[in-house]
Amino acid sequence: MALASNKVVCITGASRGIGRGCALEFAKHGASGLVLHYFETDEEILSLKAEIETYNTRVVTVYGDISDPATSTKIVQSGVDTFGRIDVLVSNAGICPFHEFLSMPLEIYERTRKVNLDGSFYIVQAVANQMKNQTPQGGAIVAISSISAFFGGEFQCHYTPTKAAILSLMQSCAIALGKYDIRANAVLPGTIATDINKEDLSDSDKREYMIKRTALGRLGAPDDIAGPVVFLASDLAKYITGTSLLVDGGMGSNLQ
Ligand code: NAD
Ligand code: RM4
Repeated sequence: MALASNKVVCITGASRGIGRGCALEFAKHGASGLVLHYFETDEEILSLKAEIETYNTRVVTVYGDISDPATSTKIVQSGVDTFGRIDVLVSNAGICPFHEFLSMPLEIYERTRKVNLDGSFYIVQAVANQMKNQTPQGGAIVAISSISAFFGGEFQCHYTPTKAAILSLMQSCAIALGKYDIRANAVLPGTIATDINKEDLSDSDKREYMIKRTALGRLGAPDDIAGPVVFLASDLAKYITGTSLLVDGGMGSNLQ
């Protein structure tokens, strides 16, 4: 089923990991246009663009640091200039520089908050204004929070609060934006093997521990997250707003 046909979808942090997985899934589900934001080298995003265009989905790419509000303005402008509207936002860009708490330099804390929370706020606000003002009005916002919104991590005292805040942002946005036919939901991935945790999971004991905690006996991959994101953004989910969907292979159900 083409869950995204005729939709213009904007994704932040799209060049790799979960963002890349989402971009490919939206293209497979018939999205007409993708606005792909990135903060890496051009090579990664250009290879993704080429792959996506094989699905007959048009692509515009936008570079920038999401912690700068001007980046969000630029992303929306590019989407509107190229496609005339934005139907879906996936707010995905984020960082997790694992660090011990007591010795954590404030720069690391502040950078994590600025990218994860401030960046999410800027892009959600910018895209929501576009969704409110376009004809027909409306759209769907999916923010990538985390299982870390519910559970702490010894080396994530700066990160987990940003993920709880993103969940809360979606709840308040659902209330604030429903009157404009804009839905806002959060997806909470468990442990997905990507660049963000490559170093952390290179410790084989830690990796085995994380795998064992899942019910399905494996870590997630980006496409495990992309399907639920496409669903929440689709018309099949038209009465779902303000909710959080945990996609963790059962990790959060395991007390041991
Ligand atoms: P990743 O490192 O592969 O992707 C992160 C993306 O964010 C990259 O595209 C990167 O360029 C972008 N980014 C980083 N800093 C940025 C900045 N200042 N401005 C703009 N873009 C920036 O990791 P991932 O796992 O794909 O992470 C994507 C999202 O998923 C993050 O928000 C992360 O917190 C969340 N998440 C990941 C996991 C996991 O286990 N991998 C679990 C829960 C939530
Ligand atoms: C997630 C969760 C994962 C971790 C990533 C970086 O929220 O804590 O286990 O690998 O963040």
